[in-house]
Amino acid sequence: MMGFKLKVFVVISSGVVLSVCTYAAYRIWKKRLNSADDEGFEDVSKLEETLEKKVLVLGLEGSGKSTLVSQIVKEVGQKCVAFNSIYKPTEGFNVTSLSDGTSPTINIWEIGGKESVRRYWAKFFQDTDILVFVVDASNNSNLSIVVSEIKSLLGDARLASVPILVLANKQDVVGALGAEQISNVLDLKSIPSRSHQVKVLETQTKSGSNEIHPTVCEVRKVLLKLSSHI
Ligand SMILES: Nc1nc2c(ncn2[C@@H]2O[C@H](COP(=O)(O)OP(=O)(O)OP(=O)(O)O)[C@@H](O)[C@H]2O)c(=O)[nH]1
Ligand SMILES: [Mg+2]
Repeated sequence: MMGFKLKVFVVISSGVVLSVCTYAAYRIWKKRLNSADDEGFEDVSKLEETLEKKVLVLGLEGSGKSTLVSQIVKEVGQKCVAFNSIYKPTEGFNVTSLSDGTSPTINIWEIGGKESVRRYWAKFFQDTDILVFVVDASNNSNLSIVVSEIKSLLGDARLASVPILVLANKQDVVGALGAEQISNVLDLKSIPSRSHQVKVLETQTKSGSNEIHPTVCEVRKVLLKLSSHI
């Protein structure tokens, strides 16, 4: 009788031990499998974090941001799509990428410039590497709004020490203000160089030929150069 009870006990215990061991082995195998998966992903996300740059393109409505960006991301020397003068405001934002194969990939974020969209500009400040501010240099009527928008950008801690590229756009329009005049009107020289590196360029997207205008190629070059030094 005792022998039978002992047999039952031994069978049950070995069953329990076997199940525990099988479960433990399964857990170890699963953990290894997961960590192998994680390793691959960890590398990818680290690479992205360190290499990709964020360029934020701001400016009032109609200053020419979308037109500029669409030309910047084209290959240098590539023929321009016939200049499209139909204005389609950006209602939210557009993101495009630029890469020359050697510099880090640049993600260009163009945010709409209408008053209703400008309220949300600050939502896009985080992790900005370069700020591009496009000004319609042919339109004097809203420069005071530009001044106040730039002031509030400069006061935001998330943009502290971010290099700023101001583009005096629409240089093809007779009477457009040049880089020096825009710099004076916006009081850019008063920005301490220790807080922001500021550069002003004259640009125009309207080209006399089928080629992208050289000023747009210059912006592209500056962005690639700046992003490889940040
Ligand atoms: N003459 C001239 N017109 C330009 C130039 N660049 C853009 N435009 C025109 O300006 C208008 C507005 O251009 P967009 O690029 O859509 O302006 P935007 O800054 O993206 O405007 P939002 O998206 O509303 O903030 C369009 O009619 C363009 O054709 C330029 O260099 N010269
Ligand atoms: Mg736009």
